[in-house]
Amino acid sequence: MAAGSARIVRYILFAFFFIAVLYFISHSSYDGAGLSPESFGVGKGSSVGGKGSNHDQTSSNPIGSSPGSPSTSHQDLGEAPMAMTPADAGWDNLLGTAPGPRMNATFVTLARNSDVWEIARSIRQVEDRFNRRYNYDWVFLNDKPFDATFKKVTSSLVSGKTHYGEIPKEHWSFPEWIDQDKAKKVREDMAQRKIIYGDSVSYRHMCRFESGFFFRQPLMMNYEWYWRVEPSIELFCDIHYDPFRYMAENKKKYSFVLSLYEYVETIPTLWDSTKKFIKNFPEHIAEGNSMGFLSDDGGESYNHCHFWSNFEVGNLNWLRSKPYLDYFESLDKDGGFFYERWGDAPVHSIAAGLLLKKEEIHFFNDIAYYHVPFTHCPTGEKTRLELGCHCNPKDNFDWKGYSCTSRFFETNGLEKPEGYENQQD
Ligand SMILES: Nc1nc2c(ncn2[C@@H]2O[C@H](COP(=O)(O)OP(=O)(O)OP(=O)(O)O)[C@@H](O)[C@H]2O)c(=O)[nH]1
Ligand SMILES: [Mg+2]
Repeated sequence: MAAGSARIVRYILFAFFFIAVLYFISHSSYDGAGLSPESFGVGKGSSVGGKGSNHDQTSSNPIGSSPGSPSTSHQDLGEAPMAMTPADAGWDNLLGTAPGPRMNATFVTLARNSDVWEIARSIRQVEDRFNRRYNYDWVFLNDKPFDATFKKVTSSLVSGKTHYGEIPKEHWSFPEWIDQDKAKKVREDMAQRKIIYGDSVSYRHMCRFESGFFFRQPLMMNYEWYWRVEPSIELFCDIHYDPFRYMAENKKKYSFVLSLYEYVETIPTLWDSTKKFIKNFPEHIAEGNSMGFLSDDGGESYNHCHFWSNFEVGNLNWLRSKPYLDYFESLDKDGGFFYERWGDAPVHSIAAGLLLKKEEIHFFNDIAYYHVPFTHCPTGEKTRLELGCHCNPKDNFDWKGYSCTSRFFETNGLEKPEGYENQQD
């Protein structure tokens, strides 16, 4: 009898224990949590940056958090040299955490809540081809508050920490010196002429924000390097090394994968404003700059070449420097973000071309990329096979007539990759 009740007590205790374990599991898991960076020994968390504030609030905590600022989120992974070619030690090791130091860097995405599934696709590719081994953070910015679905889906896909910031009104509105009637007439006229996004106010706010404000959002102030990612992009090849570290070690400040000619109807007076800036701030123009990439007549006129800014890996301190800010402020005062439809791509590109030395701009041949409608697929079969690429080399835009990449190689005295001649049309 005594043995029978002891057994019952044991059963009850066991049942309690079982229920407690079930309760614990169901309350500590997070819908859709995917990669666990803890298994690599790297922390992960999620925070929301308040409007105009530098305050990180922990909003959700998918798989356990590691407190502290984004810049302190990575443990010391040693000083291992980067494997840049198949001949280098460690090249074939694409499993587990990549050794070597981490840069103070983040991915950054501007998006609307409705972009969630398109950005999910982009994140998945960035993680699979690169970040699952590096666990860099990701900052999301929006002119409206991010909703729970956006945060839940994106934080489950990113292997580093995620941060969500709301853009303050003054960075996403008409400055007081803009004549609203004049701006409205321009939009109506561009709509009639069927200029893409010509009638859109939000597109203009987006271009102005990307030109002058993303890098000084409170959440971005924690970092030195950024990699911009847009919805619905594709990455076609494995990235075997850390592009942030490559930039830092090789003294690069700005980079691109695709370049092309800007639609001239959107920037008729951008070069006039640029020339005014050059005249007012000659001290900001770098010696050994890339004027040859931007102009065919020594700076008199703009040839419309620009780097496509939906992909960028760059240095935030450069964008926050006086030369860049003076350039942006000078353009902003001239009003072309609203009286025309200046894009952030020509603005960043002209700034990089004039304010940086030409060696500070890097072309990543080995980062294969697609944003509708253009593809950068690395030139050279050997490279594509080594990197496990799945892009069709015929789609590569680099050497086609409407690309400016050939010009970049020529102005920088770089040798074009083997096989480029076969991809010119
Ligand atoms: N929060 C927010 N993000 C926006 C808005 N408009 C555009 N974006 C984001 O800004 C970036 C650029 O916008 P896109 O619409 O992709 O512009 P685009 O690349 O010139 O044109 P597409 O060919 O449509 O991709 C993307 O990351 C968008 O998600 C907006 O009104 N609000
Ligand atoms: Mg886009």
